[in-house]
Amino acid sequence: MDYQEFYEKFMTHFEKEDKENSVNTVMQIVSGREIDIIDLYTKILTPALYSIAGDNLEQKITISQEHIRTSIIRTIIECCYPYVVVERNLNYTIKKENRKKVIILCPEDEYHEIGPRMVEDFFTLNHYEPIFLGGNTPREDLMTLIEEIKPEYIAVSVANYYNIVTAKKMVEKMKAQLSYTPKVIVGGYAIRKKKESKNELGVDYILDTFEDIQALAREDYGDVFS
Ligand code: B12
Repeated sequence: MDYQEFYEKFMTHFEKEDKENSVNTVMQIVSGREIDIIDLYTKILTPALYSIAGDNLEQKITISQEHIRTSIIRTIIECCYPYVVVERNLNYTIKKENRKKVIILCPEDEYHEIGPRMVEDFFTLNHYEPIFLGGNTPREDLMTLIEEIKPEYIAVSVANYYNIVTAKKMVEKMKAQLSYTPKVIVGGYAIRKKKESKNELGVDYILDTFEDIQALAREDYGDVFS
């Protein structure tokens, strides 16, 4: 499959905010196994979102249009979930009760939730048991949930630089108040751009890509499924 050609075809529908054709065009090639989930997310959907406003790229569409386009991508990602599970099970699978749990969330005031939603599927593909909380997670509520689920990892996504401080405060609070010490991972656009260290951020891991998560899975599970 020529991804560049497919990307251009997809963009003709996406830029018209034509939900039906955008979703159908993608789901046809996903169901025909002409593209895998990682390539779809990283080579088609992420560039489509970055085309809205990226580094040194002036935003040419309105905020409402940005919401419509994000919602189209969100629909595609949710339609892909059954394929994510099938892909995970293709070579090897770890029993549900043996999978490590990871809560994925955005700090308060962080509404960019598509990146972490993709990351949820990256964790699933790497045999984790992700629990996705989405954008703008209230701090108080979070502590109760973590105590109930007791995940091995908390993965925090930050897209807007201004939310790095909020994320740091949330991590400090977790480390101070929880009855155990889950490992904290951070990632996202702001983390990649600002390049603060793990120590400065007060976290255990800074990860970004599917390959980073795969490397973590190798540490956790060994080489069993590759
Ligand atoms: C879509 C979008 C929105 C949508 C979000 C809708 C939604 N439901 O998610 C809406 C319209 C709501 C929005 C609002 C705003 N946005 Co906006 N938005 C974007 C845009 C165009 C795309 C974001 C996106 O979905 N990217 C695609 C995903 C897949 O990429 P990603 O987030 O980088 O995630 C990948 C990796 O980083 C990684 N990853 C992500 N999180 C994590 C976490 C972990 C643990 C790991 C391992 C990996 C990982 O995995 C993903 C897949 O590879 C970006 C442009 C950009 N270049 O990012 C601006 C951008 C992020 N927005 C920006 C801004 C400024 C805003 C607003 C403040 C605008 C305003 N004035 O109102 C508000 C703030 C809202 C808020 N309080 O959070 C700026 C942020 C700059 C900054 N200051 O830091 C950007 C960079 C645009 C720009 N160039 O100026 N936005």
